[in-house]
Amino acid sequence: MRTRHRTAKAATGLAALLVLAGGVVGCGDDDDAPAQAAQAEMPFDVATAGHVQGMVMFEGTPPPPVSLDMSSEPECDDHWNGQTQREEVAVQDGHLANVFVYVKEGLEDLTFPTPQQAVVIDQVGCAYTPHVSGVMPGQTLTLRNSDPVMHNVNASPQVNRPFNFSQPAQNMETNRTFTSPEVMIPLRCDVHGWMQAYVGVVAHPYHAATAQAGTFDLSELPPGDYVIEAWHPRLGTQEEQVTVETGQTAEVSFTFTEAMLATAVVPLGDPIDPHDHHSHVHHVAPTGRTR
Ligand SMILES: [Cu+2]
Repeated sequence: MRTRHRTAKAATGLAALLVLAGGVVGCGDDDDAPAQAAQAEMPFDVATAGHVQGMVMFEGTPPPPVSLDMSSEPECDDHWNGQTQREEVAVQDGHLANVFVYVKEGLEDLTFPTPQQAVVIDQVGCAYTPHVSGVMPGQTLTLRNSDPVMHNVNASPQVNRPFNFSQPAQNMETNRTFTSPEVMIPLRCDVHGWMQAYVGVVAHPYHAATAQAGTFDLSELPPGDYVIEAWHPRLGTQEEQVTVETGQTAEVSFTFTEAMLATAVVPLGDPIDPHDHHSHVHHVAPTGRTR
């Protein structure tokens, strides 16, 4: 069974370019001043940084897309022109999207500044965008409702404090923060049982969700030895070790397999039944709507 492989290669030219680009941030107009301040607070000399890039792959046949019944919300149904099938294991040419990748071990001794910029999860067409994201403790998480329908956002962490609020009107925004690291926290909508999202809270900025092409980028790390974890809502977790050297880019790859669908243990707050995609209500919504 091929579950681990790792390559590390020098990409000095690219790294030099990235460091140069990083150095340019903060110069110029006033909008960049906060970035400069945040940079100044970094607990290591960024001139010594290295980088981790990589890819998450999927081997085997992914489960078939799930059809969502949005007929109860015509505006959302219209948004997708009736194309309401969703891939819960999103594979394109063997590349796996919506995997949360982060530094799990190796940064315990450093304290990183909290980003000023909020992470935004939008509700569009009765779906969360993005599906998987990450924040730091204390960083603002903004939940936006871009739909002309009522949503509620129900977060059920195990470590952090849960929250559950409704957003009855279009263009509403609600801010929340988490206090402690936790991978991962599930979000769901009690009005629309198919709406699920996942947020990771990590004590540093080195986290990312894989793109459609399965790629991720953890740039400007202090040199050192790290454990990188990849988390997927159906396929569980995997770890890889990597050494980051100044000015170099280490490549890390993860491979999840079809067999893991049956055996995966998925670290999560209040468990969500991954086989439950129907539009019924999991819990009584704050409005008492119990269709
Ligand atoms: Cu909803």
